Amino acid sequence: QSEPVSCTGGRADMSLDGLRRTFREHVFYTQGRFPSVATRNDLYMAFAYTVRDQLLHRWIKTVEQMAGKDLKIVSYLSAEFLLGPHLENNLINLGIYDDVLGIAKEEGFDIQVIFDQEEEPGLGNGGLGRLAACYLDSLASLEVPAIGYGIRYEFGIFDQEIRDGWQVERTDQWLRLGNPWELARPEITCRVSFGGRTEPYQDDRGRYRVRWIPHRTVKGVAYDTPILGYRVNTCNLLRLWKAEAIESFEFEAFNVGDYYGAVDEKIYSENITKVLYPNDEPVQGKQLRLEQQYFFVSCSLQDMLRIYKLGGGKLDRFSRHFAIQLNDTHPALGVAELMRLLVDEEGMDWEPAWDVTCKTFGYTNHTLLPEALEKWPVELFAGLFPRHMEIIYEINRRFLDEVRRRWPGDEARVARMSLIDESGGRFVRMAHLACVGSHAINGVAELHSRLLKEDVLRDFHEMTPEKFSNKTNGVTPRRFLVLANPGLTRLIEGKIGDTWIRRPEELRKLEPCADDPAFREEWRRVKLENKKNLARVIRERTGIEVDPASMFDIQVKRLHEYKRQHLNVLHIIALYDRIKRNPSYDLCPRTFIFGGKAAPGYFMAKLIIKLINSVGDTVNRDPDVNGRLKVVFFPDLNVKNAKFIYPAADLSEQISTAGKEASGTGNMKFSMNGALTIGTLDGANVEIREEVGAENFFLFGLTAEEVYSLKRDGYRPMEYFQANPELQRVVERIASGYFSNGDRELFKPLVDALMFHDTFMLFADFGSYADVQGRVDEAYRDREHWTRMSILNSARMGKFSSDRAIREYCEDIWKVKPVPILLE
Ligand code: B1H
Repeated sequence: QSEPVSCTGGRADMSLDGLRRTFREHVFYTQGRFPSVATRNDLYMAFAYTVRDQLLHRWIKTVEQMAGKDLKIVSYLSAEFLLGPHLENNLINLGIYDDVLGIAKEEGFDIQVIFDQEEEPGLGNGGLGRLAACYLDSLASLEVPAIGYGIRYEFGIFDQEIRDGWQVERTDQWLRLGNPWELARPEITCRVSFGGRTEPYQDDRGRYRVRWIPHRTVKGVAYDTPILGYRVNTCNLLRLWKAEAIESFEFEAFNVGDYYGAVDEKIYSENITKVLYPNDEPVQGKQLRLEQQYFFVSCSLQDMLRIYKLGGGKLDRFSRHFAIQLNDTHPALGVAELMRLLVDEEGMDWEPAWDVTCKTFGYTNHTLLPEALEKWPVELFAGLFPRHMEIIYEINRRFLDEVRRRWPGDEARVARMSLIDESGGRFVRMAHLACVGSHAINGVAELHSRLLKEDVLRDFHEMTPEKFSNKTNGVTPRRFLVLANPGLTRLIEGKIGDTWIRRPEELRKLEPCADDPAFREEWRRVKLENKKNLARVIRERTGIEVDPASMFDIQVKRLHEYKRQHLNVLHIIALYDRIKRNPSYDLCPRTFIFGGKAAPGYFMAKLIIKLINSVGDTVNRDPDVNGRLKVVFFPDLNVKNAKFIYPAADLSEQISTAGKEASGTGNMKFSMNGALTIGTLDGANVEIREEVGAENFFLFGLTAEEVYSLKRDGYRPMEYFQANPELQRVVERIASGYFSNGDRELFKPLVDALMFHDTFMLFADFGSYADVQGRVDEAYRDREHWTRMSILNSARMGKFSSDRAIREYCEDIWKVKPVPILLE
């Protein structure tokens, strides 16, 4: 073992002088500028490199101190990591935020402008990708050795613009000005193959083996981003793979004079990691998507085996050193790929290889929506992965034998559980592959985990109940409270110190402050400042003036019919209708703020955006409204913009049809920042309500059980429609073209869906929603009481820290322990 690397001085120097010197050096030697001509981007880059030096110092210490130790590493496989901007977060985790603010001031520029320069890596769609990012933060903060593995999409989630009320997509160019947070590792590469055929042969020991003769092969190149924990030295690794053409291919083609062929191949290969699918639910049957999944899973598994072999470990002990978590089914092909690597490439026998595989993988399910369960046509699958298809058939054969042993004669069960869906066409069921190949299966909230066991994965639960558990989601309080809401953080610190940032259960110490009028006053002052800040951003981005004294009622999340943004709109129209019928209607002034992206091909979701903007145009301009109602669509919701939004909310809308939202995590971000929730008993809302107390939560709507039985008995929207005159007037306003300059066609698809075939049961919940909104209106008038409830919401949200969630994964599923890292 070599001497530990010592680099205390120089760029590792974290003193104020050291940071200042390093910053100046980066302006000069990295950006190649002298200060008076440095652009905003030069300054941002120089700050980023200054911070990165600190990260790399810790990263090297982390790797150094882990090497040679008999430890276990968590490997989090996810097709998405929605990290958000790095700079501010790293400053907070390093504890040098104020120092850097000071340096910026001395050097004479506005640090906010520098922060603003950072393009966020939008490598995810929504909650699932953001959860992966929160989990990386918590793993590092808890000093757990971990690697995140994913895809380095050249184009992340699109940028959203709103034109004439419609969503317009623009390509995201996050890499345009360079990415100071990653290190390209051109020498860390893997080969990944596709297509072709398989061939049996006998090895030198006379054993029957199979080899895969693929049709084409690409190269994966590693790009590493350091992930530093909060106030610890652990700096973990996020390794994202970029696809490139393998050189030999280019060379061969070039030799036979096919220059264009070589370039074509290059373009074809690089396509694999070109763009993130912007769907927030699986895209079925798209070959490129399946190629993406296999590409990153294969690179990652090869990489883990390479790292493992460096330590000289024997393959049958692999699962003692790596715990691999599947973030949904997108990486589920990993089960078959690890089997292929162990059996075909490493020469292991099937049984020990299968034992290693099952002990290594854990699977997290993120959705109950049956249409969202990933499945791939066998033809497509077998064409791309002939060897994996064989392996899956063999896994299935052995698995179904077991099912038949347990339930003799129950062929219906066999058909339901098979890895191959043959109920009409033939498909590979990715969730079944993940379940069979994992030792642990979990849902992401209590309700969701229960429904998984009772419904979607019922047969699997019956067969192996010991595999199942719940791991309620969490979010990192560093980004979503400390970074997003410095005002509230300071106020809380003034009362209870700052230990809650690592142990958010301690926020409970704030509870008594809810009874302190002076504290409540301060609490309101901070909220008002945050609302003014959001009002400014709204003015800059939409031109709409909103009143920070009004109630900020906010719904930000992906646009989806099950999330029911349109239920919120129906209520807004009801309020508007009351004002129109009675101009002196007593309404507590409210600003309704929406934000979120719609999948580019999801017509209804895009129409809902148009409806929100159309209603806004009418309502915001109507003199009768007289400041009582404002409707805003905040464009381009992403992690960077979200920081203005969560801290400014009075009311958080979590109004999905019960049983449809697996967990939700926005609900947690709002409540942590002192927003009250109006919500259904869905996903994590159930537990949030338990924690904050029913009296501090506005509950409405059908339960999941009621939704199911209503569906079973036949949901007839017309019955609710006919029973509710206000609902009739609301729908009539939309249908009559009131919000669309008389155009009765524009919103017809939406109206027809609600009236005749609405799986999301808006009309069934409308009455209860509108009633509870009335109670919200009343409650908001009693500012003291509202503030009490707000404080209690923040104080009781400790459970929803991603640290708690990660501790549970570590103890129950991964069996991993912290490894503290020393700097010296
Ligand atoms: C969630 C997804 C998802 N569930 C497929 N499923 C995707 C599925 O691009 N794809 O193919 C992308 C995303 N995302 C969300 O996960 C749930 O809807 C939320 O309720 C949950 O909070 C979140 C994190 O667990």
